Amino acid sequence: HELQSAMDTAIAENQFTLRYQPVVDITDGEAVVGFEALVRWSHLRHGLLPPQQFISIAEETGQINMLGAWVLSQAASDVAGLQRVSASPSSPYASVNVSALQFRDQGFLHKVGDVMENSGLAPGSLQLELTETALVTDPAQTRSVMRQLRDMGVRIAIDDFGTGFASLRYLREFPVDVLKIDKSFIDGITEDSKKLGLVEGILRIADTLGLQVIAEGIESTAQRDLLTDLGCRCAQGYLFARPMTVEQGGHLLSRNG
Ligand code: G
Ligand code: G
Ligand code: MN
Ligand code: NA
Repeated sequence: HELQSAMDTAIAENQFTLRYQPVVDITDGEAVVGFEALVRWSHLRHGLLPPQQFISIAEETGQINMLGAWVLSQAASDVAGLQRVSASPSSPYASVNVSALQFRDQGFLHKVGDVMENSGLAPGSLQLELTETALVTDPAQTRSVMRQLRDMGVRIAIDDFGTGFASLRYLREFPVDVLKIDKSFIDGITEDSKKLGLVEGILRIADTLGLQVIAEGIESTAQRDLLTDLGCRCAQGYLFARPMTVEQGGHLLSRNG
């Protein structure tokens, strides 16, 4: 595979780069509470490639483990730097996407432990985003890895919640901390009473199970106001901020604490 060898070179030559999308507290003046790391490949000929164009290939070839390890340590050290410039009393957390394969790799827990010890990230300020696919693939092993992560003070978020196949039972039995409501439920929420009802249902489930919620893909003030009224605390979306460089993240924090 042409892309496979290109990706090896890319890892060796530092062609991957991270952007950070802020997570904001919509009940508190849109204060930044965290940063989600989003990987891009700065390709010599093709420009800045989005993850859809290489993550699934990296999963097929197993390169996702190396790439994922790089993302984890880079995001942790970048956000540790942002925590040092943040004027807010609570440190913004780093949220890192982890693919199901990477989560089940032998070296993964060790890598996370290493990052927690050596990145300078404040304790309790690493969140890992898993999809429902990761939960259902090998539930027993997944639960065991999740428990060990929780013991290290790492939080687990379910990404794209509502689009996969995880049952509610998993939410109760697995050490999950956060649900990220998929953008597809937020799109049209101000016009579509069925979507509104589903989001109310997700908020109710989260409340019952003691989980935090992040609404994804907020693009309008009407969506934000509706979610605030429904009691949703945190959100992400172009309305607040697009994915940005770590330097831009630093400017954002020095502006609004
Ligand atoms: O940033 P963008 O909207 O293009 O991201 C598209 C998808 O790629 C999202 O589903 C996101 O979760 C995923 N993604 C972004 N960065 C990473 C990463 O570092 N690892 C994995 N496994 N997925 C990522
Ligand atoms: O699957 P995941 O939730 O990680 O996907 C995150 C992706 O969604 C990122 O690529 C990010 O660029 C994109 N994104 C974030 N906020 C918005 C938004 O408000 N509108 C749109 N269209 N995309 C968004
Ligand atoms: Mn994500
Ligand atoms: Na996400």
